[in-house]
Amino acid sequence: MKLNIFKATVILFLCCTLLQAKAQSWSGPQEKPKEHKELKYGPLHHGKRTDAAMQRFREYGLGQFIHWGVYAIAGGEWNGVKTNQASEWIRAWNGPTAPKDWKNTYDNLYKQFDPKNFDAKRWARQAKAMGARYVIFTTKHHDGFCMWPSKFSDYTVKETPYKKDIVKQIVDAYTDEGIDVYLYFSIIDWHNIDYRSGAPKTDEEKASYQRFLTYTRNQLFELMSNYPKMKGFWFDGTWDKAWIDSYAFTYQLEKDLRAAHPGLIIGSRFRNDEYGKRHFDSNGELLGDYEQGWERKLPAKYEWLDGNDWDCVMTIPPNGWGYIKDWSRFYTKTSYDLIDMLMHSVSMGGNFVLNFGPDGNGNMSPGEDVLAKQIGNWITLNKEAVYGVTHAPLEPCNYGYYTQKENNLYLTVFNRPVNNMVRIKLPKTATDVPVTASLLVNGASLKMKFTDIGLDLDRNVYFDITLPDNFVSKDPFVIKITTRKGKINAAELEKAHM
Ligand code: H79
Repeated sequence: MKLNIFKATVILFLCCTLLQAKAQSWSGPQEKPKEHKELKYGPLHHGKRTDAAMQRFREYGLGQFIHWGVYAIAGGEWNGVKTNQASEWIRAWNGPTAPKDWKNTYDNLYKQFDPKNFDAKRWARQAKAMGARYVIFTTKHHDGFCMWPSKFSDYTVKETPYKKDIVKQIVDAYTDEGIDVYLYFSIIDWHNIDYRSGAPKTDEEKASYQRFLTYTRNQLFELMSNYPKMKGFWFDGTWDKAWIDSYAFTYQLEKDLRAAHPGLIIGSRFRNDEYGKRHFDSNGELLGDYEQGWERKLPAKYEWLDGNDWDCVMTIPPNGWGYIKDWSRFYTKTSYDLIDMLMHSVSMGGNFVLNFGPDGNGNMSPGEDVLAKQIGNWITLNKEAVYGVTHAPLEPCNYGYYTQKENNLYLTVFNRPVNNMVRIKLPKTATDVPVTASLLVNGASLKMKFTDIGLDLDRNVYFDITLPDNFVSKDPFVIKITTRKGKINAAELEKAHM
């Protein structure tokens, strides 16, 4: 008995350690491995891409994610009982709360899929008004249901009462609005009998998984050839052992996908190296074009990103990407939360991608409509600080976030100081010297003066910007600071009238 308790404790400890290791993998800086490994299946390119497609990606700032599939019909509940799963995972519902014969019910839901109000153009207009520059659309989630009439599956939109190709409508409508389209594709596929998560062992299992790999490859080529306007894939569900072990196959597949679609953009989640290292290879190098690990999380420090391109994908509810009927049971992020996350992302050189989960009729949630409007209104006034900006090499400040473009520095203020004086802190060695300050929202110029606060051995200099008492803003606002190239000469600045 004692031994059993001991064993159980050891197992529990090991499990906790493992879980922690997993949970921690995206919450801090990536450790660079000490020794170099020769790799056959490492990254296809080293360093950052400099082509026009990737440059465009870098300047998106804001994206829209859409999770839409047959799970939208359920909306996170069934007969009034809420699922304990994320709404798009509802097929995996089990345990005492799961409805009787649930999988069978779910697997027949597609027979009801008939979104009468679906209008891709309406969604695209809304996304445009919100300020999204790209969209990521779920072509196939883990349940295996295809939102396009795939030749390689019998579980597609073609078999529903709706019949029509949804992916095509999305690609056309969004592209027409000038919004780039990326296709979300999950490798997990609960509908395909050849899909497995564990490594295949017997010859039969191996042959079956080989069929699955061929099917996946076929679908990806089918998507690229059906929708040549698409700009990239956003892969998901790539953590299965069976997929991880297929590194030779996935390496070749990435090569072939890129060759067939010049400029194609693929994140770090697609494949791993021969040691099973995902996102970053065994030498700590990024796999793919941008870091794709910031799912519902944000880096606390710019340094953690190691200069890589990246995106943050975020839900409005705590978790749950597909439609959720009842938002009342949890906190849903406000436009303040989301604008904060947007500016956090762009200030660190990333894109912020906000998820929408439309319902089974093709309508966004009412809450999503409201947020899209609020975000759009804010971005309209402040877009200069959002798009095409880069990280500004300043110490992070408590007022909000810095971004920069050419000779402009932008400070998006979320926390207004009680004395209405915003103090900009620069290293004495800075080469961009502040010249003027103004409010981006109305162009009003602001008083700015160089301040020697007299800290002994200080390595910084300070510029104090005064906000007018009569300037009232219920929203975060942007201070625009123009700069000139040069050295900071404290003695001279002290004398100068600014
Ligand atoms: O589509 C949405 C989710 O349904 C999907 N990704 C977003 C965009 C998603 N599927 N699963 N998950 C998110 C969470 C999965 C977490 C885990 Fe794992 C998979 C825990 C263990 C296996 C990945 C691999 C994280 C840790 C190891």
